[in-house]
Amino acid sequence: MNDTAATKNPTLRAWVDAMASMCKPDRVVWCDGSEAERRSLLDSCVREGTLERLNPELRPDSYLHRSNPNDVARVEHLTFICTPTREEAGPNNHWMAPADAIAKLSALYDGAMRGRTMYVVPYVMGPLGSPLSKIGVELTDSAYVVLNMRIMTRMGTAALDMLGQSDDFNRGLHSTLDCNPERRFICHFPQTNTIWSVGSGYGGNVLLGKKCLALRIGSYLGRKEGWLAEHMLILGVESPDGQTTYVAAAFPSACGKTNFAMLIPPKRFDGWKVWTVGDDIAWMRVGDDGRLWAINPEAGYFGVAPGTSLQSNPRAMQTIERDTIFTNVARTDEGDIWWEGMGAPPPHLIDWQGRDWTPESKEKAAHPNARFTAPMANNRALSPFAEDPRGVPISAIVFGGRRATTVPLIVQSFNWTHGVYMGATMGSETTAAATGQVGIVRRDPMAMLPFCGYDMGSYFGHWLDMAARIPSPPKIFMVNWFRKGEGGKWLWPGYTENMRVLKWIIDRAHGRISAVETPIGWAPRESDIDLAGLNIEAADFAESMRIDRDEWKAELQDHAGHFEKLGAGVPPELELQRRLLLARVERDLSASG
Ligand code: OXD
Ligand code: MN
Repeated sequence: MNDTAATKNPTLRAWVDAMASMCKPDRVVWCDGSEAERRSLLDSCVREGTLERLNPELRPDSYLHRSNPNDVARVEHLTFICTPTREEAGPNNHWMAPADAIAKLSALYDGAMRGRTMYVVPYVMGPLGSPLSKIGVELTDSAYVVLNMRIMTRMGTAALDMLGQSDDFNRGLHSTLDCNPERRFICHFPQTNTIWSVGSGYGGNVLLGKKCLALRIGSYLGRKEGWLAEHMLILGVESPDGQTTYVAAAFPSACGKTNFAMLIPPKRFDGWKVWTVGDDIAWMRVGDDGRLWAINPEAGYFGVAPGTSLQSNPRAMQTIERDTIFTNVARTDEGDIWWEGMGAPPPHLIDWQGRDWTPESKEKAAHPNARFTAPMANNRALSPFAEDPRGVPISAIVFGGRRATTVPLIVQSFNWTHGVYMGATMGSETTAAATGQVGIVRRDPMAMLPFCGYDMGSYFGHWLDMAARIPSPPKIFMVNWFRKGEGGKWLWPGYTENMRVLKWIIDRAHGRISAVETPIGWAPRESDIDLAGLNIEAADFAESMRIDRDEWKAELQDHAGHFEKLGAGVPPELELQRRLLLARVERDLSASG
């Protein structure tokens, strides 16, 4: 930890001093990102009991953290966009006037770090030296946050070096306070590139580089500066002849985004490889060659642990074999970790709240939102271009959701505007287990509903405007792995077999294969999707691709209500698209019988 690099930047120094005089920490420590610093933070966290060291033979260099049970997830109702006007934040965000937010939170920050250390955490989102990257500095009183930021970002002296004398950095301030939900606020000030977070110690609320900077502030900066900050994974598909095609994909939560980013192709695709560039966030800008180039701003994975297993995601399981911080998972008697969906439970565990647990226990051993924080360098399928400052050229953008009905397995948009429409209207159905009401579609445009830092209608407008900036735009697709047939059976096997759909997407993106025109987009013929070796009946595949007139009329009607809720900012082009689609559905599809 050193103090010298920062003193060279007077703006940064002045801001740190100002925040320190408000929060009144006992000491201010500038983090350099070194291994020695990491070791010393880990040791002190273990001493204080914030972290528990796992058995180094089973889980080398890995730790367990148990959060306050009242603090286990992002808090959307306490997350605010503080723009000068409410209209700028839009109906999709909670809004607080900037002056009110500053007054309210300053009172909470006043003396909040007494007896504590304020860590100064300089970090880069994106590869070091990339013109697509952004710099942030997070001030935090949590060593757990520092250790997580060290995995999730390029943190320390390298970030200060990249910043130099510039005053262009995100100013993030975080204090855990007493972790009281009554005093918990996550406030974003896009105009001043500032984030203030208080009262939480949980990842999404406090690792300020991730959702707060990379998405909420990032989306605002993206519109201002002409690029896109998206809630998308990025993967590269390498064919046996060595050509790699990059795809970015947005899915709402619980739709298998990390699994898709780490897909291992099935046997039928011998010689094919899928490389992970990112599993959650993509920043995309037009390159000199007119294509859209993407970076993953993150350096690690903050993944949901329950449900992750050698079956569902072997690459993730390899990634977390070591060097990982686990939050709110269960611990085995041998000092390893366990969660629901990993396999058969051992006879005894310590649950996420530190209590004894046996398979007879009524409660879950791991919290359903338990997480792993692991360096992306541990992923054996990490793309060799994940650190490339230029990023990777995106040939296809995929939007998807969890829909038991209506939405076919795969269709391609007619053009960019229609593709934006697909993203703007995407959604997922609630399951009986979650809500007791099946089939309620929650629209989550581009999977950005909780993460768009300004009015969603203007965000759609920005997407439409990007068309004029991208001479060679990616093709846009809509997928649905989750369609069900009679008796509720899945029509498509999903997981590794999604490679078959990915192959069609790539062939279309390169203009190598023709398609049939349907009222809602270009679709493959059955013979265009390689089904060899798959135990799927022709009728089931046909059903997975069926476009039903009544379902689509209802769907398009629902889109109208969705746009209405998003207010006057929704561009008229999207309503026009909706009417065009409706006209074609009514004219071209026969009534279902
Ligand atoms: C995440 C999320 O944690 O989308 O990535 O909630
Ligand atoms: Mn996410």
